[in-house]
Amino acid sequence: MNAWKRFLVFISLAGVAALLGAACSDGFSAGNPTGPDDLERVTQTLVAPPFLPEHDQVAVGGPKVVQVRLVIEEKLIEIDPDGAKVWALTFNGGVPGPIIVVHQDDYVELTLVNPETNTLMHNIDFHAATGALGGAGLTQVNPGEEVVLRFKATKPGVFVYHCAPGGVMIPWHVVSGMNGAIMVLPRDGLKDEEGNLVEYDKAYYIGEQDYYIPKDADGNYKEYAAAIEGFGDTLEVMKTLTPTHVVFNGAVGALTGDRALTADVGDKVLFIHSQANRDSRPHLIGGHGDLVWRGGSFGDKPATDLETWFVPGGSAVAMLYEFKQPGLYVYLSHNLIEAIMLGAAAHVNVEGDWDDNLMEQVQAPRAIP
Ligand SMILES: [Cu+2]
Repeated sequence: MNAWKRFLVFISLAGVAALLGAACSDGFSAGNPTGPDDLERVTQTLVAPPFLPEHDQVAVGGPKVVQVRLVIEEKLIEIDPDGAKVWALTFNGGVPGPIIVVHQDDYVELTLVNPETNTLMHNIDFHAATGALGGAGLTQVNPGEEVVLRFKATKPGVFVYHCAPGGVMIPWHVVSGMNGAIMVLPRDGLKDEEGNLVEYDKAYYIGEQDYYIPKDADGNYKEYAAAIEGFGDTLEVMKTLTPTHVVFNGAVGALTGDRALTADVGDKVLFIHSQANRDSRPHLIGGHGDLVWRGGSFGDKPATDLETWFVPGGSAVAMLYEFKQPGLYVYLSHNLIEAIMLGAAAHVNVEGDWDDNLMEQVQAPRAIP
């Protein structure tokens, strides 16, 4: 089956799913006492990664309807100091899109806006949602349209969301940056391996992105006047499965140098790491994954004391670490070629007092006696 036939089949399936989803949505008004209509409504103001929106770690009160807004923006961005550019397809103007934070059994009510200044149809598939292709079948919006989707966050964990407009448009939109994450916290907070409440002092969201930027005959990265102009060339690079860039938060160096993450000795820091398209293997040089929620599920006990952990493509994973020494840490993908040569690295600057008991340079380098 060629790509267009697959695209048409996908659209047909999406249409059926949309009908099923629309039919079922009337269930709330049929006297369902646990539906969202009677719940308190709150608006969550989303912020640009690596930061998280204001939230409670332990839920206050019962389930709520959490209203969020994502505005799609197609924009040309520079992703590498060497000048490589991509027509990024973005939620709220950045790669990745902002992280949403709710509690289990809350309802997420998303307004998805596709301004008429855009050129493409988009939608959103939430891996945290149930039915209708994760919502993709109910959220297709052309330029100049907006849609409202509500879903119940039934599963606790961290999950990817991404655009999925059908056929080869799906991977193209995703590798053009159109993905983000949602964290669904247990109502009574995160638990360690023994089931005790564990709270974080800071949390950061790292969205890993693989890009496939076409080059011209001279080996220079090509630049296009509009997103769709680079579509055919980009598909050819995508088919090699060999990204030209693998970066954290949209661009090489987005989380290093002046833009490094920060923490103090004694801080418990939650790192949420998503990869919507490829596998990754985060590692914190000089630290550990004290608690790692494998596969991103908060319904399972976290693994403890991991050196490197795994992010299966199409998922987000959470890791908590308490910093014990000051200094510069590198948080990277331990595919070191991708980290050092393609961009998949971040810095964490940690302040505090050095602990000689944990590490000491007993003898500085000197000539061999
Ligand atoms: Cu899209």
